[in-house]
Amino acid sequence: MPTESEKLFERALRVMPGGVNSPVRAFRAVGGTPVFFARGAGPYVWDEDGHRYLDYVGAWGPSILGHAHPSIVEAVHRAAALGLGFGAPTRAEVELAERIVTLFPSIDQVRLVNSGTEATLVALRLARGATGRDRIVKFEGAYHGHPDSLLVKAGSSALTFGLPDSPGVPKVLAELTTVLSYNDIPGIEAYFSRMGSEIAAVIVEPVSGNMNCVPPIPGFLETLRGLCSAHGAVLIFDEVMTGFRVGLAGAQGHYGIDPDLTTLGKVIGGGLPVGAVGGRRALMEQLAPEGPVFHAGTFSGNPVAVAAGLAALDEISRTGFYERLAALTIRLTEGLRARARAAGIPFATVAVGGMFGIFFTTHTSLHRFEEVRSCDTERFRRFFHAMLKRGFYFAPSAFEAGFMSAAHTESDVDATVEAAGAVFREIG
Ligand code: KE4
Repeated sequence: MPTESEKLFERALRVMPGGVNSPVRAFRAVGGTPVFFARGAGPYVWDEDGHRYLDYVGAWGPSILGHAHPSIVEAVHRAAALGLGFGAPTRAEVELAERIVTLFPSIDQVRLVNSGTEATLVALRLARGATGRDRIVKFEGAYHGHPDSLLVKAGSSALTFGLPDSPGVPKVLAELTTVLSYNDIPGIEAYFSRMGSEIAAVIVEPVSGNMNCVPPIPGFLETLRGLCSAHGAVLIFDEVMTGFRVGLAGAQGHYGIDPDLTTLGKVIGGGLPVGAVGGRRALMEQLAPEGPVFHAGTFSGNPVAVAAGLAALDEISRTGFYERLAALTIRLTEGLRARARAAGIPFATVAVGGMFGIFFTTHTSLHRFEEVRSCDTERFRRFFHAMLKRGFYFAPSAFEAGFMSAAHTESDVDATVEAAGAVFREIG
């Protein structure tokens, strides 16, 4: 008897490419039929067959308070009853902009947009417009949404030009992007010594969350900051994932480094589509209508989405929020590591604030994309499905980070660790 998810996926495949609206949801990395969710509440989600799962994906980061948080739902209802948007300024977007400026000392002004992709797109255009340069530097394994200039893979060597990472990305554009190796300080220094005067911007995930979870090594972010300042390049922290996930002042507050531009998303919308790009006034004033660098958007600053974001910020600003979130995350990663060790499984974990990584590997800690790429994805696949069957939903890819919510309890985490102990013994 097919499940509701299987029946829905069959319908979806007929009318949507791959049956999904975003590739990672298709379970291609782990196999099987994607789970279709009917509802969420707190740390749990239920599929269309009524199965309940403890959720460690959290909509890829936005659901830091858990699903259907009462104060967010109430804020959305209240805002929606006043109109769904006007294409005109509203009080709410000013309040959200003021909150971001207050929380991020590196941000004097902010432009609200509708997704992380739109935020990085605008940040790149702003950096290129402000510097008059075209070259962008990104890091292998990083994902910044899908602007053409960022769908680029490393050329044959770090000093050659980027290659399109998707059909449809013009080669001439990809060649303007250089892909370096995350945490490779000597490589970055060598590149800047040759090309520094041509670089418009370096865009970096201050904690890499799209090649699983890989934190910066000491000196990595500091080196980027120093080199960008010395060569007049714009340092962009892509905090779409880390912003409000790692701490209330983002990864920049956690590591004490001020970028020139910051992109935000996910948590900032409380679960609804909001992105943002912010930074120094001298840079942000280049944006239309103040300056010549163009950006526009029908739904930018949408009052209903912004109301959800403001409600989320109220909740995560409460005293002790991040201490508890980090403690829950560490409780999970330490517990998983102990159970894997007891089962004799090569396994590593990392935790930064409310995000974490789990790796089936002999490496005890991972700092480079190559190390992550060498992990045992087959073992991860077996772990993923065995945990899913037991009612625990992890990211359906060995190359994604995991996300804790404030709705999770210690007993939720302990139950996860208990189940994983059995699974580690099972997958052997
Ligand atoms: P969106 O356009 O998906 O809102 O944001 C793109 C983006 C930008 N920067 C970073 C650091 C990001 O992690 C993302 C999106 N993250 C993925 C999860 N790995 C979203 C999930 C998906 O693509 O379906």
